[in-house]
Amino acid sequence: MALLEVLHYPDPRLRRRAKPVAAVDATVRRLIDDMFETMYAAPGVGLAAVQVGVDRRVVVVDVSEDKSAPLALVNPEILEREGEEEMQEGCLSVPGVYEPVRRAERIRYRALDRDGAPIEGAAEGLLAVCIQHECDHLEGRLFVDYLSELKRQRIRKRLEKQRRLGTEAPRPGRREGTLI
Ligand code: GNR
Ligand code: NI
Repeated sequence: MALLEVLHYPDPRLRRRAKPVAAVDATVRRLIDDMFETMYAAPGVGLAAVQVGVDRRVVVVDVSEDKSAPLALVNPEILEREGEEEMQEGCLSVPGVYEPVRRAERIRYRALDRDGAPIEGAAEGLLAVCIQHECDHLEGRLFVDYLSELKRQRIRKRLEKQRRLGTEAPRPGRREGTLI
């Protein structure tokens, strides 16, 4: 198992459309295992392969509080969307930013599991939001795309500055723009 590096917005690799997985082989299973380890360590409730620089249609999700509901989805498809809700979203590729996004409240999805077996399921609440958020990543879409141009520009500038300064997030006792 290995921790993978998570790309940050506005890295252009986050904008690629991920390619379908032809066969769920040992390489894909290792990627899934490494993605779970990376997601749990972050910590996050979901992660798409695109975020770790792999442009394949693979996502992992676990919205439980005790790592008890791992869900690996290969070539996921959303079959049905129903209702609407607004939820505060964050993204490991857009650190420190939390903004409300409107999405479908309930979905039905189809995918292959870690063994390559077809699965179908229904989801609501945070799980439904998370699966939609991850499927967006596979299309090169980020949750900031649902925000206003002005907000997105501010977020991009802030993250570009953090990258230049080599700081991931402002820490207490360390003001932005200072190098102490
Ligand atoms: O950890 C995450 N939390 C989250 C909260 C609300 C809506 C979506 C998410 S997904 C995010 C992890 C991530 O970036 N997945 O791509
Ligand atoms: Ni994300």
